[in-house]
Amino acid sequence: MNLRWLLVFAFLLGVFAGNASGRSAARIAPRTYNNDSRYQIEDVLEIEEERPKLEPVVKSNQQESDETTPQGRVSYDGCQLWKTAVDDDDKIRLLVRLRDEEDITMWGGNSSSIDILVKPNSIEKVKTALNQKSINYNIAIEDLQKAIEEENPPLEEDFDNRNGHRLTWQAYHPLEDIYEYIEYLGQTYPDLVTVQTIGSSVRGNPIKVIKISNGQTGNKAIWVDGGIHAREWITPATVTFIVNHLMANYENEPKSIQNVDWYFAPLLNPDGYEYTHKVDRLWRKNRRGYGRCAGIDLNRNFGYRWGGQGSSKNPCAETYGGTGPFSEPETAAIQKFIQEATAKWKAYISFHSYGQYILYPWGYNRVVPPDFQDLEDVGQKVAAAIKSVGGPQYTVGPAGNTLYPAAGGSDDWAKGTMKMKYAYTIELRDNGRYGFVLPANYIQPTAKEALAAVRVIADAVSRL
Ligand code: 0X9
Ligand code: ZN
Repeated sequence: MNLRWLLVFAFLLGVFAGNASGRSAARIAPRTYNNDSRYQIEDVLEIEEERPKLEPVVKSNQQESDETTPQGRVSYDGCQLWKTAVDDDDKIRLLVRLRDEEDITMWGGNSSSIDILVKPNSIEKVKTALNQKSINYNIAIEDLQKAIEEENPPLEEDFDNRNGHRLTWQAYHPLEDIYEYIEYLGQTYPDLVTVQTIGSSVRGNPIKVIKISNGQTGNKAIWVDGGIHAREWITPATVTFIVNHLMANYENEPKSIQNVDWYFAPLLNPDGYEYTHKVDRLWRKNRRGYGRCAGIDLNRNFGYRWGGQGSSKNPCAETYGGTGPFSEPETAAIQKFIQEATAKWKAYISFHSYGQYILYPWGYNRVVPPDFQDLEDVGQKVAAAIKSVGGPQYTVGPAGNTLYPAAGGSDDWAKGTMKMKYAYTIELRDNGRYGFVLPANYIQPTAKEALAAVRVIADAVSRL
């Protein structure tokens, strides 16, 4: 993909915002090399981070959303998901125009195809416009509201929690069930598991971390998280599945698993997650503020190169990076916890969806760190392991080159500031057939391949 195309694509997704004007200042100039045939290498920068200033949540009389049903839920009745083949600037300009005229929104895509959500009253208009430009498309979801309703089997009201918890990995569960499961782990495996609350969300929900450790002093540390983007429901389900599997089989696990201090944070954006269950299935950000322009994209709020390309200064944007690095209590809690823990951090794995990608730094631009070949090699092993457990093809590459440049991501901060060697963002299933609305019967196959991914990274850590 060429440079021009990437910039246009980032703009199209509404993530392009130019460089930050200054809360984070680089103290030394980037060291770049041009001796690699594929990527430009950029070394770790020293970033001066300001302490976050927390702003109060301002209450207003504004409605939560202007598109709600009488039950107070956002309705996607008649909305469709289309996969469009766009491969030149002219076609992209058309999508940008349709987006600006509020006929469509963007979900995801790559250099040859972009997934768009088409609003019901705009279907004919968008169809005509795409035909005029000879843009091929196919309809992935005929009726998004129906897909949302069919995604998750109803949870039985009187489901008893004789096992000590209600999680099933056959359905997506509400916030309370995830918290209940985390507490269950601490009570059931007191010798191995410690549950910590590392902070609270904007709306006061606890951010929980499950530490699993055999207590050996030489252990290296690995962080695994999910649910930083609210609508990516497959990710908290996956992280809890992995924890559950490791605890059930701990004694039989290899040394590369046992001799690790694991830190699992299944749900980094609890307010957003709750909101996707109760109000708007497709909410992405946290829940600071009210109305259509509420929320900060927590994966644009980390302090490494905060505010750069691919993060927006506009509070209404899906990629709004906040008022400063770590301005949000959710990201500030992660920063404080990771910085203060006496852990030998070696890997940071953040689960997202969708697209089936194994991404490594840098995400802030189309450059890679000097040791990118190690990240690429382990990434390729991850992709192979996923295939070997029956999973689909995952694409491996540096985030900025492979997806789009987006600054303020947790992976860049883990690598750039915390110096964790193996920092990955793993975009789970699917490939845009269902996108974020992945039916619950995909939880187990997806989580199993994610477990295979985690095993490969733990093995790489054991060799450091
Ligand atoms: O844009 C994101 O935050 C991630 N994709 S998603 O569709 N799940 O929102 C990708 C993040 C990749 N890493 C960085 N850009 N740092
Ligand atoms: Zn995400």
